[in-house]
Amino acid sequence: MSLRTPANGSTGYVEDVSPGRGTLPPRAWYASSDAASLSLNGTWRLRVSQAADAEDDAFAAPGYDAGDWPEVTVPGHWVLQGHGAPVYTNHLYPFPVDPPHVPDENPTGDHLRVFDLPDGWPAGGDAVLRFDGVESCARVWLNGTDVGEFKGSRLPHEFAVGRLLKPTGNVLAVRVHQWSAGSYLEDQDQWWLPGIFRDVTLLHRPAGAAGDFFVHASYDHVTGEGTLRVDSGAGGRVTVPELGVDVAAGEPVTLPVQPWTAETPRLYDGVLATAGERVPLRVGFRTVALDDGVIKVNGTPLLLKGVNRHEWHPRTGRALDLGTMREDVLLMKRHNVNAVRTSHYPPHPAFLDLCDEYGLWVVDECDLETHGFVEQDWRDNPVDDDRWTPALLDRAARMVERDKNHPSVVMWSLGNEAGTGRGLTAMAEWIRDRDPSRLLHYEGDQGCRDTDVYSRMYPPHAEVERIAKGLDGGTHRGRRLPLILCEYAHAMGNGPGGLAEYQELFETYDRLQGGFVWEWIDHGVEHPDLGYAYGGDFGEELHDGNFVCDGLLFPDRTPSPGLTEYKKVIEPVRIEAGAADGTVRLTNRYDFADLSHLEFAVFHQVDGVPLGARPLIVPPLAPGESAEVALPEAPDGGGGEVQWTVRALLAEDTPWAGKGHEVAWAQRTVARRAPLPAAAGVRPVLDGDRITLGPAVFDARTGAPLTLAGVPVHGLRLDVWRATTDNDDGAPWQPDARYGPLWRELGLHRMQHRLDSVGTDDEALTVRTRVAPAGREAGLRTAYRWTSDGTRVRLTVSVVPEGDWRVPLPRLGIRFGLEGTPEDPVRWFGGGSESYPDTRTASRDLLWDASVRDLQTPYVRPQENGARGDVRRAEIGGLRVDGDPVFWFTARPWTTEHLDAARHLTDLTPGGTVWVNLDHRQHGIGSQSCGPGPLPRYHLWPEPAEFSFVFSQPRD
Ligand code: IPT
Repeated sequence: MSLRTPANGSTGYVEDVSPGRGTLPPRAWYASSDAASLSLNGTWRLRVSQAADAEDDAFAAPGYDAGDWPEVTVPGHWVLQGHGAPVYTNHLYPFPVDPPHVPDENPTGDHLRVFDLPDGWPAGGDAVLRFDGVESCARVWLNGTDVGEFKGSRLPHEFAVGRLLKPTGNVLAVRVHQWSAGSYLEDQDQWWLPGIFRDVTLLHRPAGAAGDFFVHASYDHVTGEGTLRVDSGAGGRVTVPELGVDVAAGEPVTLPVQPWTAETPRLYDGVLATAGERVPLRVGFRTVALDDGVIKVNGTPLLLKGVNRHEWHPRTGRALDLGTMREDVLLMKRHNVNAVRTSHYPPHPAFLDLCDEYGLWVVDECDLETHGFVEQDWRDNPVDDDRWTPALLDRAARMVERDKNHPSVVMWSLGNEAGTGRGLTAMAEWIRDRDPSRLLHYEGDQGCRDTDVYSRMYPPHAEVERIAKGLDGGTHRGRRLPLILCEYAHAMGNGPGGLAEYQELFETYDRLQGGFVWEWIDHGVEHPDLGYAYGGDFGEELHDGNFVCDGLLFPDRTPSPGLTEYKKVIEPVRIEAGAADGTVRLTNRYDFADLSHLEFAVFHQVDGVPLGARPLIVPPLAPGESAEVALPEAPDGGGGEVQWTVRALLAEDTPWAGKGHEVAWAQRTVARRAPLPAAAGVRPVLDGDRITLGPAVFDARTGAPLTLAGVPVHGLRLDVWRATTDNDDGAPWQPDARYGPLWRELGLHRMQHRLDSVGTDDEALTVRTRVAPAGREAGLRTAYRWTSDGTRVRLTVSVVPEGDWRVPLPRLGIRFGLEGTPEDPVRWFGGGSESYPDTRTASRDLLWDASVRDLQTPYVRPQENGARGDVRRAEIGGLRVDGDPVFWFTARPWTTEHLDAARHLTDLTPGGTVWVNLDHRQHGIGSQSCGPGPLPRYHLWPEPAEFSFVFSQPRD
């Protein structure tokens, strides 16, 4: 006789591929106006054991004393509340792949909560216990009765429990297993975080309650009429007072309405009144169609300017409060984002309410990913195994039924990275039948057999263009469909580069309807010693490091430079120099809205100092229209650089930003600065072991500057190294050259500087060197030529590459140290935000003030950051530098070598030196941490170069 037969024992359901037992059919998610409900969120008791069957179910019986169990907050993940630890893997299952089996070591959290019904809880009717999200498998008892169990972590599950309720002392027991058969379907690239992480609610269900209902609200853009029909299982009447609608459920009504779009999210408040309850409706009229090979809403093609959004909070993981969800939506709207793919599972339902209300196009994605099967060439993939199909259909139905009443949802997505198989086709067929009013997405279906859009991840620009032109092959069906990049521009660390060039393609070709940047937010976990933890920081057996920190927001939701860049690239008004001098051309790039909600301002600036702004009168252009408008006359710059800036601002407060919020801008130079003075004429003077040249002193033996304009400097020399970015390092599976590793292999991080000569003549000190890595013949002949006019010192650096160079350089410039601290002020005229050659669209010229500390961008894994581009001059540590030509300016309170070695920001501590880089050029950033590297035009190939800096004392 076998003593342990888990498959048949009390925890056999854990490895059962079926979706569950005892749950109610899925239905629309709504909050009734009048039926009673009780939130069971709050403090629960928790006992974590290390196996599914380590403890018996005695805890579920009334009277069990859990007084000595620790407390846990629901919604929440127990591993983020001091019990166990999170695990991060990208696509690898953190357990042996042997479906549907899971390891014996299966952390199991027994949750217990005792509750009373509130006063006035109605006596009649039924009650439903709703779980909005539990990872990954739960078994539920109420007052000692086993009501069932379920899987499908980010989907709702309900039980009818009315018959079990008592006025007081109800005992709700929930056993949650971290691993289950369901885990095989939830292999998304994210932390594995068990727990009851969304709301638990008890809902009274009066006799004649609405149950499920389906709001169909379409819009005919030809007639301007909407048609509303609410199908309701419980019948009832539908009223929309603003429209004078009062019809029976199931009866269609057609009348003139204002349509819903993400730009103009017009919602009509209504009520579905059944015999037993009143349900508030928020009706948005819109029609989604695939027409002539393009996605149209209300007859108009869409351009999706999207992001992939995982649910994330650095303290609570995927348990998000409403404020955090709203913050995400507000941040998206304020950054011109118009679409969100709910990667890779249906979000908390309240998030979709916010998308309806504020206006975002939503691709709602099912909770399905089986990516780990790629390791075995997709053998035994659950989506191609009929035994799993009921679970897949259950997931599809739970998503569609829950979210079908949201106007913001325009596409259903079957899931992510699950290969192909009959199960996916079955899901698609079910969804099409249930809701033909929306389009279907699934990136894994490259032949587009089951989908309405051709969807791709991370294709390079050139391939996107080939697809746009129909030159990429593909199935006949696929070629007739629009292209959506469901993921592109991998925002890991510094980057993504190349956004502007993607957007240019999207705006050029009708077949390209935009995409979704990967991804919205870094999933860093707040950590007492590390700042933000990432994969491996919890001692995981398998992990994928900081690949989990690849968002446009830092974990605390501070926008990264990547988001600032994206906002600029996708701005809905294009502002450019007009054809005639002194004019500006403005183009409305919204799909639906005219420009009447915006006001425009213009100002001129001289050497970065703005003069007063004035209103600019722009006609309320319709989508696609352009106008040319005269600018006020430019001032005389008196030798300074003159630029104009035109800004498009909200004319009134909106729900997502206040009057004056900037949605678009542009800047142009109309008069260049006068050429820099030659700064020559003074003779170098040798005095013992020093050479003096005007206000500069050099070491006579090495030619190294000791002071410049009276300021001590040290270690001034050519620099080509940067602390490699995640995009430099690239992902291991990248097919193309990844320069980070190649740079290191060549030794660019340990260049040796050989001094060849120090020479003086009547007007210059010239220092000749050769800069090259050990073990290689390739090198850079470098000459530093110093001159002075008595008050200024000019350095001209000439670089001639020699030998066999097969890689671009990370950077090309000089670096030096100044005594200083992170709080030291910096002033510069040039680009204000971090930028690199292919991330510079949002960089705006002005005379900026900041501290050295402010110049650091806190990428979760430290790496090259903080460069300011197009800098004409900078002042730091009592030294002024003018560039000839403009330069990239970087200052940090640690060396590049320290930055390169650090794993977390907490590894970086300032010394007493501020290290300054003045770069002639930088290599691009690209997106190779998952996508393509920088475009060839942004590669910094070694070639002869010459660039100058003039050092002086700040004048003001
Ligand atoms: C793609 C995944 O869909 C996404 O979840 C995430 O892992 C992203 O990559 C990288 O951060 S899959 C990849 C193999 C293209």
